[in-house]
Amino acid sequence: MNYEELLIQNKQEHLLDYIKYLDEKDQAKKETLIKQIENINYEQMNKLYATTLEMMNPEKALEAAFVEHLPFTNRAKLTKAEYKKIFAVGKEIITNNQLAIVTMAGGQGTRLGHNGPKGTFLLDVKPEPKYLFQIIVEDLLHAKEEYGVYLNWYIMTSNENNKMTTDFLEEHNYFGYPTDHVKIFVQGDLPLLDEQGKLIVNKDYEIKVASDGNGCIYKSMADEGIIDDMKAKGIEWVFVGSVDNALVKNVDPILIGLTKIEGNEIGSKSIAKAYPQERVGVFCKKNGHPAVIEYSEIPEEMTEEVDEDGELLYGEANIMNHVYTLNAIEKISKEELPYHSAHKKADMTMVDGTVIKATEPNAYKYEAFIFDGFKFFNNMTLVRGVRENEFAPVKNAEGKDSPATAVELYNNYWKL
Ligand code: UD2
Repeated sequence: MNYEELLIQNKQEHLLDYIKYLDEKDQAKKETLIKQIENINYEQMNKLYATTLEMMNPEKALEAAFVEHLPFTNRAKLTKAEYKKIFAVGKEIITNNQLAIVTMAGGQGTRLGHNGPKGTFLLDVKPEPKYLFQIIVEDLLHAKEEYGVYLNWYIMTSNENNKMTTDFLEEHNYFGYPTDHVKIFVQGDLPLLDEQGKLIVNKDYEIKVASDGNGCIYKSMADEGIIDDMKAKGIEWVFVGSVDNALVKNVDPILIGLTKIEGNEIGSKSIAKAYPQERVGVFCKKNGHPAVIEYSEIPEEMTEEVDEDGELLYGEANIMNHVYTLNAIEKISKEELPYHSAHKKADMTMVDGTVIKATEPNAYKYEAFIFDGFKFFNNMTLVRGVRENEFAPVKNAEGKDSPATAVELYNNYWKL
């Protein structure tokens, strides 16, 4: 089917006007646009649009679910003997170089207002400013000192930020990390749709797309040969962390050790939620399977529910410190994860090039969430850590979860 038939069949004929315009103006842009049109998965796109309004009302789906508390182990309450036993199990996996570290770095970082990949953001910490990628490398070099191994480090980028990420890391010589232990892989994109389900053209006359969510990490790891690479290297456990946490502990023998001891294939770390409306996902069991309910989808009354001791009933905050057996990653990569839609502002370009600036949300973005992969397991290990030691998010330009709050947490942790 040629691109005209594709567009007409999928109610996207408005793009024919752009192609006609470009035919007289810019053959290269016309070819790029046609190639994009030919590469879109219209069946998936139409399905996403058809379910958008339902996705925009997740509370309804939640009402039908049976939600209960997910048990966790409070790290601070482990006895010396328990800590020692768990540490030894985790340490063995690390010193045998059976643990891979994956950094999710494909997000857009719009809220931060940084024009580049988040890992390239310079955090003004003491004694000298450090890039977020640099902080991760220092954490891995620290693990080399502790455990005697350079762990294999995998970085997930997006089509939008992959080149900038690779150039930046090469320019900084990967901050001294051995490049034969680093692999970068790219996740997929999904097109945004306007409120009528139409594809949007950006100022470069390209179809507006965005990375398809950190939940697509499993499929990307399978499609990009990362799972095979890990198998070839004898890797059995995989830690997945985020690029935007200045205190991320990528190498944690307690998290890995306890997950193995409890006979689970997946584990994660939580911290106590600071207040009911904190913008974090919360752990729970949904229909008998471990789950995280995202801050953008949890009903307000649920965030305020308390147990008999007055503690938040859903107070275990997700901080994106997930650990898996490699088999678990492979298992999830073969499953379909749900997509979530967000109502976003999207500038639109008219045929003649006029850009209509969005003043309020006018388009839908679709992404999968990494923790939706937990539902394929009956149980998971959850270790509650201490916020000051584990979590210094860099999300917003100022205020909460901003560079300023992350710098303070980082300097305090390292007693700088
Ligand atoms: C994330 C968590 C939320 C809570 C919060 C804490 C998810 C889905 N949500 O919310 O539960 O832990 O962080 O700050 O994890 N990313 C990609 N590819 C994408 C999208 C995101 O790699 O397509 C990465 C991104 O670079 C970052 C991480 O995923 O490292 C989370 O980023 P986000 O902005 O999507 O999630 P956020 O902060 O809204």
